[in-house]
Amino acid sequence: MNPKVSIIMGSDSDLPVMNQAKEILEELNVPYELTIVSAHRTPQRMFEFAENAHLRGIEVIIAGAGGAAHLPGMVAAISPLPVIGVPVKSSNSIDGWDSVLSILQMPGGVPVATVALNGAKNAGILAAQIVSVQDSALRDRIIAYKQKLTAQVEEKVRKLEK
Ligand code: RP5
Repeated sequence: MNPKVSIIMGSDSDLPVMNQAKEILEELNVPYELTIVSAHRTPQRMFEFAENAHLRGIEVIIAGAGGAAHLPGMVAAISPLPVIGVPVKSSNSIDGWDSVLSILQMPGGVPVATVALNGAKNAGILAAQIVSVQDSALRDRIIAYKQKLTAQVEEKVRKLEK
C-alpha cells in the first residue's frame, strides 16, 4: 500500500525515539514511510521532500529533530500537509528544552502540532487519527486501541484494590 504517513528525522541518531511512531503505525495498520531528511545537512532534499510529499499521496508528516530543531518548522513552511513535530533529546540538545521550543514556538500562519519531548508514539497516534477522518475502518481500530488502554488501567486497579 502507498504510504499515507511520512516519518522523517534529522539524523539516524533520532531513530530510537522515532521508531516509536513507526511501531504504533504498524499496530494500527497505517501505511507509512520512514527516512532521514536533514534541514541543515541536506537542505535541498528537505525542499524537494516538502514540495512533493502531498503529490505522492502522503497525508500527514511526522518530523523529529533535536537541538536546533528546524526540520519540522521548515517542512511546515513549505508543505500544505499537517506536520507533527517530535522534539528529540539528542546528543546536541542541552536539556531537551531547546528541541521543544524550536519546534513549538512557530510564527503565526505556520503551525506545527508539537508533541512531548521524545513523544513519537503520540505523534504516530495523532497521525493515525488525522488519516482516520477519511477511513472508518482505521477509526474503528483507534476506538479499539483506546478501549485497550482503558482495560489495561482497569486491570491495574483491580489488582491494586484486591
Ligand atoms: C539534529 O541534530 C538531528 O535531528 C539530531 O537530533 C541531532 C544530532 O544529529 P547527529 O549529530 O547525531 O547526526 O539535526
